[in-house]
Amino acid sequence: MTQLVLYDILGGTSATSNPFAFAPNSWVLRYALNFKGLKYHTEWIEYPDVEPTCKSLGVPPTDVITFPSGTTQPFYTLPVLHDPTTNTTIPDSLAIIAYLDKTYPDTPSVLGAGTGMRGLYGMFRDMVEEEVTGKIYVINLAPVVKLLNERSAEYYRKTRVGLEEINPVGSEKDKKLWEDVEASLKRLGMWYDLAAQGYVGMGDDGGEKGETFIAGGNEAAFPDLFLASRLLWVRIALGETGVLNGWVRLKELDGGRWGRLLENVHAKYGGTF
Ligand SMILES: N[C@@H](CCC(=O)N[C@@H](CS)C(=O)NCC(=O)O)C(=O)O
Repeated sequence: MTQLVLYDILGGTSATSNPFAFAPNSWVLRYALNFKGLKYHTEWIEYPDVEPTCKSLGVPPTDVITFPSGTTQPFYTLPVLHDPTTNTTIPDSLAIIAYLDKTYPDTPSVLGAGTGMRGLYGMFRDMVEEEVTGKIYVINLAPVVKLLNERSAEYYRKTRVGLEEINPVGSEKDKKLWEDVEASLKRLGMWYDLAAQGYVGMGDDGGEKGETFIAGGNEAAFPDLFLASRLLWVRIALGETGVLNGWVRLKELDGGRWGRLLENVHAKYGGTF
């Protein structure tokens, strides 16, 4: 099989001097590719080049942006995966993972082939997107700029007008968002506890805390990779001890379970970035 090509947004100054991946939707795909043991290399794309690159590759937008005026515009996004073996090029992390599971059935299935878990995984993903990622997005909005080179940063600021005012770093609004993220992660933690203990009953009833993975065993599954990609985004954007204690604050939450989850997933499936 010829190496797959992963089109990803460039973090850092240039593709040739220590580029790094930071986008959460690309990270969940990276974790999935490494989980499956599939070989790939990265084509680094700067923010202003995302749309032209997608168009030149012939891939459709993954979403539509609606402006306050009500006008809409197609939203082209990365990651995009090109598979030279089948001559397929597709966007959208989840669609790509489903494609890889289907096309390479001899590799470990990320979405649990034949286990009927896809619907539940979909629910977990939507919950994390609504409860955690949406809030982290606002927290991370301004800090992400410093991960970009000048050209990308300029584009990012232009397309996210007023990002500094949306959530002034360290403001009351910022503090409230952090509290909300923590509350959502606590709720998520109860599901991990249930998975570990195998009985139905919410809350702290003296049993062991669920460690590491959602399915209750030693093997990560799609939801763990998905959640880890969002946690990693906080670690990269805010730094270990950034504003309002950055990643350290989430890492130490609830006895340190999220720090351990990310370490476990990243050590096994983080690859070279
Ligand atoms: N549903 C898509 C969403 C991808 C997405 O939103 N990608 C962001 C980076 S994480 C992007 O390409 N943004 C381009 C832009 O903001 O111009 C997926 O899961 O891949």
